[in-house]
Amino acid sequence: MELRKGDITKIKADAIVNAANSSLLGGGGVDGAIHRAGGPEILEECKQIRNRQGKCNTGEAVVTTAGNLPAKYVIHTVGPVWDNDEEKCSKLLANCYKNSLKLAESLHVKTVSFPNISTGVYRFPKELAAKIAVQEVSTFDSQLIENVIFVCFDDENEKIYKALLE
Ligand code: AR6
Repeated sequence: MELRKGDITKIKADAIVNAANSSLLGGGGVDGAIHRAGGPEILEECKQIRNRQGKCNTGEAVVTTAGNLPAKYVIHTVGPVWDNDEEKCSKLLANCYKNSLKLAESLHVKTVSFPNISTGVYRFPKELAAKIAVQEVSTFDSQLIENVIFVCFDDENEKIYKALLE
């Protein structure tokens, strides 16, 4: 596990995880940045997925091309909107990490980068979100994934992850 500060669209990885919403049709924050930098191919594939299987439920993950990003794939997962139900939200956020890692493993990738899912407009408490992220990655039984990069965009998350990973 590794911590990097900055914009996830600039960091090379085999698979980049996106903090999407259940429509899969893009949005603001890291989702907006990924679609902008990756180009229209990503949205095209998201639309095809929607046509095939409908919306993506919270905690689940789907994969598309990475378009122009320095990656092979984008794994779109939908984090929970924090509603003060700690048990429910924690479980759903853990599912985001589990299902994204499972999907990455099935794609035979070696490096995966994660943004701090749900800690932006979805208002999940950052400290708890980071603990869940590190817990899920460290307990995931992987044969193929060699490196997971936690990409922190804001100073607060960077500080939290630094302390947790030390
Ligand atoms: N690279 C890495 N991290 C980023 C970037 C970036 N370029 N930009 C923001 N972050 P958010 P959510 C961080 O709001 O809370 C979207 O509209 C940010 O500092 O992007 O899961 C979707 O479409 C924060 O720590 O995602 C959904 O509707 C983290 O990414 C909704 O937001 C997540 O913030 C999802 O909300």
